[in-house]
Amino acid sequence: MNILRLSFIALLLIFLASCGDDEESTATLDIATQISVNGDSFTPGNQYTVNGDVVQFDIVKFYMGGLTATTSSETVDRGDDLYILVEESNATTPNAISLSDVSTLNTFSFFIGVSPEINTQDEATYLSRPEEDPLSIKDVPMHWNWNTGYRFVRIDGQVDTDGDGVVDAPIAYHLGTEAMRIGITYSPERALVEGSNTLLFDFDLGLLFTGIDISENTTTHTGNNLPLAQQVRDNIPSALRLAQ
Ligand SMILES: [Ca+2]
Repeated sequence: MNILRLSFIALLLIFLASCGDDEESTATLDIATQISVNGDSFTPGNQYTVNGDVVQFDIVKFYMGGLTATTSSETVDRGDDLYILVEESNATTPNAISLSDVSTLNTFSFFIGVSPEINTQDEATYLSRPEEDPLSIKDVPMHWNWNTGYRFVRIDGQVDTDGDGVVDAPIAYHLGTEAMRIGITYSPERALVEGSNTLLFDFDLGLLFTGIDISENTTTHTGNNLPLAQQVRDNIPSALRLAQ
């Protein structure tokens, strides 16, 4: 066997060995979301009874950002790299986080809203975002203007205010500005498997309006009704549950 052939075999072995290294096991976290009302699946335009009022929700959207996962030996923080615009239709964001420590998912956290850095981006940056970017211009606007930035949460619909069972007044709950950004940390203590691990989050509008008489508190654009916006914000962590 000549030197050339030996060298070739040596290189081949090195190549095969490095290929093996590339196949390290990872656990990916796929983020699934669904919206419900008092445990019933949500359909836009349908009517529900919430705290005794007939309510119709037409638009339900919010931003999730700052996704962070921890195991005993690893923390992965997506920071501003990934935002999810949760909308009416159930959706899954695959591979939101990739962990090389395939053990137990101790904590999973994110905030509702967008970071101050994103919220104060300049106009050119905002306008240059591609259509598929959750932070780009949307048909149902999720951005107010350069002073106030994004709507972190947007819920629109109608409510029955006179008790005849027929909706008659618009409702709008639009939360934004840094004071409305709220972090949530879950402690799933979940055994991870190699490959896909789906975390399903359920956003229950019945729980979101806990303690809120919708027919008497129909509208907040944050600045014009701060106490109502704060009340909705403070209900978010209990309304957004890790279902599985
Ligand atoms: Ca009515």
